[in-house]
Amino acid sequence: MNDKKLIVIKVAAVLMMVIVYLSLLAEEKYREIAISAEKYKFTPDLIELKKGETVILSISSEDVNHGFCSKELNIFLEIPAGEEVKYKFTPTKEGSFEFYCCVYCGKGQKKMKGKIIIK
Ligand SMILES: [Cu+2]
Repeated sequence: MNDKKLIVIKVAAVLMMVIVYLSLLAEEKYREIAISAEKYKFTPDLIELKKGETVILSISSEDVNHGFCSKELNIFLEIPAGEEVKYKFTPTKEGSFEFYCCVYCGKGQKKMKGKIIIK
């Protein structure tokens, strides 16, 4: 009985390690796109993506609270001051889509916008 329990525990431990390893691999396979937000611009402000390719949008605020939104792509994110927000995104349609800052960050907020081009 004891031997059986030990084997079960060992198998469970190995399975856990395999699962952790696979999940690490899975996270790494997405292309990450770093975008910084500051008064009053996004860098870069032109992002090219491929239809069907999942990417991680990694948006960071360099100063105050900002937003990262695209009505057309159904993306609505708040980017708190000094923080980084990761968003997994899979484009499903081709075209040129506007994104913009959707959290009030000052008088120049309306200038904060860019384009996502999906091919
Ligand atoms: Cu802003």
